[in-house]
Amino acid sequence: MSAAASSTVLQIGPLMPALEVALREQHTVLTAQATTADAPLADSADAARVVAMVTSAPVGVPAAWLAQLPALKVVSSFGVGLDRLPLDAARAAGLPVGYTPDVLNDCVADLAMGLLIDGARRIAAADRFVRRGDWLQGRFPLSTRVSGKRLGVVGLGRIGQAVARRAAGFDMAIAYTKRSPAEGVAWRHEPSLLALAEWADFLVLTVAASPATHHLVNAEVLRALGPKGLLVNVARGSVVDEAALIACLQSGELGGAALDVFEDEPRVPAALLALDNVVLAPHMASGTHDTRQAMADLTLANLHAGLAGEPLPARAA
Ligand code: 8YV
Repeated sequence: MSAAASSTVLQIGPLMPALEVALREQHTVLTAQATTADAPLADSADAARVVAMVTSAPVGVPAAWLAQLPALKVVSSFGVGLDRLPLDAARAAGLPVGYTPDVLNDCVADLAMGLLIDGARRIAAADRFVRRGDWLQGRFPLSTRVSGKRLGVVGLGRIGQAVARRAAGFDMAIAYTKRSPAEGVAWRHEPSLLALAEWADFLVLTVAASPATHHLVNAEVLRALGPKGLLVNVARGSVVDEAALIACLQSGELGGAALDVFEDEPRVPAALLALDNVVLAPHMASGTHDTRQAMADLTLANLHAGLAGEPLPARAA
């Protein structure tokens, strides 16, 4: 049995079942919920034994916990989002933090395109139409063409680039916002989000959540996207002012939205549930067997590298 095999790991929130099993096969696992900034464990003897924390991107780690686990060697997070991880505190403590970038790019981009096509062609609405028996009464209303349209990508990181590559296959004109132009891409850099929204037919959000991007997509941006425009969000709910989104959808100032993420998940506002020009998904963009297994493998690889004092395969801090 290696040193890692006998170590005590603190699991925060639920994880993918196969990852929970793998953790328990190799470690002593204690559990905690990240709903409070209080001490992670009631028993200080337990806290003294914890050498690693394993969490997921939507759950994260309260910053105050780092100082309360004196033997901590590594934090390993299942997911690419960093907004709930205490990166500054970890850096200050010299503590490595692992995450799972790249392995999910394709599946997140695939779902973004699926949501875009559904939002424009109204596949889920058509499914409801057929199931209700409405087809017996008449034809389904016409929808919006996808191919050849204008795509605006907000945040052209790894996932944004995967979305743009897919959209190129639909002959779309592609432009993006990003602090500075992305290297090695031919797509048009548009420094102004408002100008991008005015130009685009479809606006896809792939930007990371941070204080700087909180409510980046506000009423002004949504009105610029306009009554024929479609908003697709596979980033984080916090990037969009959800109250403004609902108001613009209800008034017709925005054509439609296709959303995988929300401000207060898993609670989706009743006003969104009531709108037929909205496609709703339960934060599932990375949720395929293939990708989640790759994420679990990388979460374990980061954990074990950190416990062994070796460089993490994917280190965020
Ligand atoms: C979650 C995500 O990790 O990677 C991210 O940042 O939000 C997702 O992939 C996944 O839903 C598991 O909770």
